[in-house]
Amino acid sequence: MISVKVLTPNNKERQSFLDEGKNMQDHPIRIALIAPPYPLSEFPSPPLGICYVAAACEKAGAQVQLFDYIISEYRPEKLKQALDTFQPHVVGTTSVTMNFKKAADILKRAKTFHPHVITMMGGPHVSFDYDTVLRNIQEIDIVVIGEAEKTLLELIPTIRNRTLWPSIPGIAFYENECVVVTKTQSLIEDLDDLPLPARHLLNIPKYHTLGFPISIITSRGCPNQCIFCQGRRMVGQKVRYRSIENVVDEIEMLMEMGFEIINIADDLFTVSKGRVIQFCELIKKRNISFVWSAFSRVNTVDSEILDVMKSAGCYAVSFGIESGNSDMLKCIRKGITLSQATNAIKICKSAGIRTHASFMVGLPGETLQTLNDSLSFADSLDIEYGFHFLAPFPGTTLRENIDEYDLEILTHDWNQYDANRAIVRTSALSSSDINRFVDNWSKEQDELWNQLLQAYSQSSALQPYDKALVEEHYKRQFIFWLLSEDLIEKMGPLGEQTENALDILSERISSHVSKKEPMMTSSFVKKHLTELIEKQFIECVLETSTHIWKWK
Ligand code: B12
Ligand code: SF4
Repeated sequence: MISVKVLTPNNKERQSFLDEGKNMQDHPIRIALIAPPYPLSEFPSPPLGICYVAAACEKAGAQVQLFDYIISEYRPEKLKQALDTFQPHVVGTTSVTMNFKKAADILKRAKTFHPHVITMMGGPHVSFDYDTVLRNIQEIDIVVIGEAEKTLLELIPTIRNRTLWPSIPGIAFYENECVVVTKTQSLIEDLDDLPLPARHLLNIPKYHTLGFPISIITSRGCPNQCIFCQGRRMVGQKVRYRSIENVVDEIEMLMEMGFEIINIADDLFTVSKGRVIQFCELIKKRNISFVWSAFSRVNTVDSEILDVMKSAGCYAVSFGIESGNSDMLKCIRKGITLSQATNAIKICKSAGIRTHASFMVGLPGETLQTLNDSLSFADSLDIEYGFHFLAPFPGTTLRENIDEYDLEILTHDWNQYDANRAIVRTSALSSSDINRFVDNWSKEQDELWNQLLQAYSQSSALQPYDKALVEEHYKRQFIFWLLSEDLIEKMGPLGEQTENALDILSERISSHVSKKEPMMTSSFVKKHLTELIEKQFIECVLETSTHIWKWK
């Protein structure tokens, strides 16, 4: 059965959407964009993709609001209230595979509350799984495939006229029991044409309380071919660069917003040595003082580039090494050798840059021997490293050609694609074998960590560094609960005028959080709330003779 149509626009259709665009100036379309929740373990920081989407929608003339459920609680009734107030014409959300279901549920709710809104989803998961998604979830009207900015400039002005959808490249939708896919959208050539991510729509102070680095991207694209990687399919093989000036302008803007640590999230920041050096030189020339980290590849660094990076504030580099077995590296088409990895780590150390390496477990053909090769290689590097479970995402070469590999995918439940447990097996290893390997590896570290937590809870003497680590851990968890459960919003209204506003709030919050973490006593909570007050993140205001705690 042929069920996927590919359509291309004709001139009449194109003219018609340009005319519709003119109307937008008088009656802007309202678009609610939603950042779905994700856990503390994934380092919640200001979301980049959805802010690029918001900026493109604004550029297309829309009025945009961002409902950010990363740093506030998602509840259906809260969504309803926000939709009732804003009355959007369009509701859009993003997702990776592991939070696709959550994101889809949010769109389903939005459609139930406001049946006339047009719903759309974009991001890495649906860009490859749109066929199944549209077939099974009728509440999703449009999937935007891949890089969205160019598509949105054409889609938004015409989105309310369904007959024009076939003329917009880069989307998919369901019609007459068919999934319709329009012409492929071309990649954006000049990234400097893009408006900067619309971070003004976020509650930035709330992100400051969590304190994670903020991400930027300076290029899109990766020329490599790793078979497990979906990112490369999103951004294309040809690397497209923003101009260095444009990037450094954005960094200065972020510093004005109070960020001091930046994560350069390019798929492969060090792909062009000359450009990295120019970037570092401009930072020094403009005398900007901030620290930053980047993702890199072991065969794209040398002492010169690392020294320059260090001198411009780079404090850490993260390498995906993936395996300590040479045959495995070939099988996954990583395109690096173990000696390149050893050398890269050595020169990072001499440059004084903190180095992190990531290894994968559950690769095709994995055996106990290859896992042990990875472990002994990782240990030999004498740096921080971690093991990540392979999750065969839609759109990866691995998943698309699964029959060619010694690998069985054990579940299609997307909730389990969080890379925290094995969801594959090989002919030599079951998923339990793979889990056991990682559990054994982490046992020693888990035990050490639990000992630290126990010593801290019993007020035993700890080294200052260890003590600071434990305190940071509890603080982050506390702040994340405060944000993601709307605790200030829920417990902030005190009901009557009072002199003990802080004590009352601390008591209330502690009685909630201490059930999950006994260390979070009322004095612990008071200490951290006091810090938030001093940094002017929260305040107590008097409203109609009632004291209310609020985020500023
Ligand atoms: C930076 C990054 C991160 C950062 C995010 C920083 C931040 N604050 O935003 C950190 C380190 C926190 C992170 C975490 C994770 N990441 Co990550 N990450 C990336 C990376 C390298 C770049 C993403 C990015 O910002 N690109 C730039 C922006 C502009 O692109 P974008 O987000 O894709 O958005 C564009 C389109 O997708 C589309 N779009 C997106 N949303 C929407 C919504 C609408 C309505 C529309 C119309 C369009 C649209 O338009 C955008 C503009 O063009 C990608 C690789 C890649 N190249 O995609 C992996 C990638 C997205 N990450 C991935 C994964 C798996 C994760 C984690 C689950 C980690 C893990 N446990 O394995 C977590 C999940 C966090 C989460 N819920 O999002 C996978 C996703 C695969 C999948 N299908 O799930 C990728 C593709 C890497 C890979 N393995 O191939 N990640
Ligand atoms: S894993 Fe890294 S190097 Fe490999 S294709 Fe993906 S982005 Fe490129």
